[in-house]
Amino acid sequence: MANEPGPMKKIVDKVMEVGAELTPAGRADIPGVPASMPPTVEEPVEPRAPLPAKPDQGVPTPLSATGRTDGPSRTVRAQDGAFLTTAQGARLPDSDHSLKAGPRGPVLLQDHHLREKVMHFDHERIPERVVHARGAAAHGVFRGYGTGAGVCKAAFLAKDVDTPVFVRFSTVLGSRGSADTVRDTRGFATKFYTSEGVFDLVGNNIPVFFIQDAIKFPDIIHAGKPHPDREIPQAQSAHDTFWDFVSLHTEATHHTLWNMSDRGIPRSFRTMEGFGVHTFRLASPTGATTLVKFHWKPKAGVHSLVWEEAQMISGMDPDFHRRDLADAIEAGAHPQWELGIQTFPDTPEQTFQGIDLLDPTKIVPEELAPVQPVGLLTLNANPTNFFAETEQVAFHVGHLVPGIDITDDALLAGRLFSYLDTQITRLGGPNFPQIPINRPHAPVNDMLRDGFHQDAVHTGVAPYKPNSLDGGCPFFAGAEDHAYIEHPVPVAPATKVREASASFHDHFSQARLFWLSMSPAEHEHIIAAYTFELGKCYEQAIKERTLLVLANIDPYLCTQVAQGLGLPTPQATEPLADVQPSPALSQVGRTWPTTGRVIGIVTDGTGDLGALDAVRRSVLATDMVPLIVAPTGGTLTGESAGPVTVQRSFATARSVEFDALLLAGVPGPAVDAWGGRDAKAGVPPLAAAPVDPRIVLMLQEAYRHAKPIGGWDGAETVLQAAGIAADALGVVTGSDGEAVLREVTALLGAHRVWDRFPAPAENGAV
Ligand code: HDE
Repeated sequence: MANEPGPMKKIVDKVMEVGAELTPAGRADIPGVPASMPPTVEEPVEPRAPLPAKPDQGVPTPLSATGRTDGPSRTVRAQDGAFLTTAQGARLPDSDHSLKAGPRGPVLLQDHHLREKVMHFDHERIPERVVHARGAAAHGVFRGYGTGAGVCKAAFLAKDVDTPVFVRFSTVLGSRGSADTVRDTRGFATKFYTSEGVFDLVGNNIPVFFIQDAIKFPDIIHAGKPHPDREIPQAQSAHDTFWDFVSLHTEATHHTLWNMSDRGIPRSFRTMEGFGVHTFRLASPTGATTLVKFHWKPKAGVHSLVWEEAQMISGMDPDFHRRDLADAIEAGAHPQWELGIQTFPDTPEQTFQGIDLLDPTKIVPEELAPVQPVGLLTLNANPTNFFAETEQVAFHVGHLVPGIDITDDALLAGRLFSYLDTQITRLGGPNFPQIPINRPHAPVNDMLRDGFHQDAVHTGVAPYKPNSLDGGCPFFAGAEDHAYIEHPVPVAPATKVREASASFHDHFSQARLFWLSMSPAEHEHIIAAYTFELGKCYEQAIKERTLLVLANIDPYLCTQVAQGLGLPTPQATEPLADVQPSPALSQVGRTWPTTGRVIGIVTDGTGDLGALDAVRRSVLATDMVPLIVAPTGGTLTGESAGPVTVQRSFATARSVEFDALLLAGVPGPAVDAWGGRDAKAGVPPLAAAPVDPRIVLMLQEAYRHAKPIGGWDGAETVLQAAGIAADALGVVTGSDGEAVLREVTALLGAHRVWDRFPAPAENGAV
């Protein structure tokens, strides 16, 4: 009978009975809360209005499809009313049973609710992006410093102008459900909703690209995507087709080297630089033009994972970057980047100190042209709905505003076609600018009409120009009305050819520049990355061919990779370029804020809980995230403090989640510390072991990943069990937890204990 309690209700009642007093405390201060109100154990049945969004969530500004803010309310939040309805608003009494001829009878064709519900479900998916399918996004604000206003008349760069933005970060190769921490380039696409229309800066975290001409884009992407026969490997470049292509197509060498460096495995979206890659042309209020390259500089510094960490995270938490971004925003540690420009005189040659500004495989070292900050980006709200916002946002390099113009970069030219084109397939028609997340925050009067998913109800009868029937509306704007006017650049007389300019044939000098700019630790990571990736290739010829490419970058790099592959070292085919290193390219050697970093605090729950809680609060007070790791889940209570919520048990925690580890006492083996229950606990006998083997493993991993480690209340015993000397580099012990935390935080400012990676003596080439 419908009203009799089912088995689930009985289970719920039992849980309520035994667990009522166990509602966890401390829920609010650790990010990741799924909804705006804590759930009850029992299913709520009293009709009520939809829950509000969580405080960290933002939505697209409620504007009409043509950018109007007046008129009827245009809320973009979808649900309304307390009752479940059909898509047409008819209230429903039941959505769990199809309409049937009796409880055991056939389902009736007349069930229009069943038909509507399943029809909609059948069409929930849209094509994923052909590249950059995997991504995460956030809302924010950009504030102009006014420092760019002299070279660019764009309104959003003026002093103290606040412009809403939506930023999407992505990997390139993987499909929508792939892991975040794979080795790949990352997308960094920003939509500025300016008062003069939308400006999209669709950049990457690497300042150069694999190709110099858009016509090669399908080639590099086909080579990087999984093999077309078996569709493996997913989201990786460690396979034959990728290396086959980049070893034959040597203009990819510079970008590939960046990918093999630590830049290919960022610690977080928050710790990535962003680059516009192409050279753009800016126009000042007086019409003077300047060539520029755009840079995003993260306030948190540029930090990466180490490869073993990245691989472990791909399994442990494939959503690592997505979660990190959302958690940081929810916790109030709002990520920030400065937008900067490198400026170059707009000469007919379009070169700067011999560097071809139209060649997207080249950088201009910051030492030659400093990055000048022009504004600050702050990401302050998470999307409310992933599909509506992150999936449906449509970037386009042709979304430009007055003052920002393109150059003759052949890669950029192809992108100007591609980004509009792809939305037709992906978002189902030409009206994608009307999807709430894509709507401009400027009045739209475009004379574009009809088409699939037309959301605007256009008035008038004359969507053409010239007209008199609509009173001549709309009218052309002049420069004084902020019209977008292309700069009248002279075009030199030329012959139609399928060729690149001779300056594009230098494929190795800047790869060498990048290599020479890295620290010894970064060199080792690059060598390991090439060795790993080529080691995954099947064909010897491809490995040998890639070694020939590496010989033209640096002999040490080439020899070391050749050794790892068990192959002879070839000779360079070109003289090594004589280039100056650019220290700005290295990630090592500076200190940064630790905002949003995750500190694991390991306890067995029996020590001084008051001291533990004080450390936990200090971590929170410095805008970091403390995760308590204890033998089991639940809460810790003691005489001096409590309850303290446990976020991870010894079974669920793994070192890779934490930027630093703190040991509060000696965690002896927990009840589940045996390999049959948790393989990482290893093989018995454990009886005599002073420390839970999962914590030993966690310490060893954290140590070899060069993470700061601290401890008190007997932490030396734990370190000893893990084979780590209490006075080892980056290890802090003491009796006062808060003092230990301060030292660990200072170490974290350098991101890693870099000196823990021994510099190889034979690294003579460096
Ligand atoms: Fe893209 N790229 N791209 N790209 N790209 C796309 O557009 C394309 C290139 C970049 O978060 C697609 O909406 C061509 C360089 C980012 O939604 C597509 C060429 C740079 C994103 C496309 C390039 C980028 C994309 C796929 C060679 C760095 C994700 C879905 C000329 C400056 C944007 C879409 C987001 C996405 C084409 C090269 C960055 C197919 C033809 C260089 C960050 O239009």
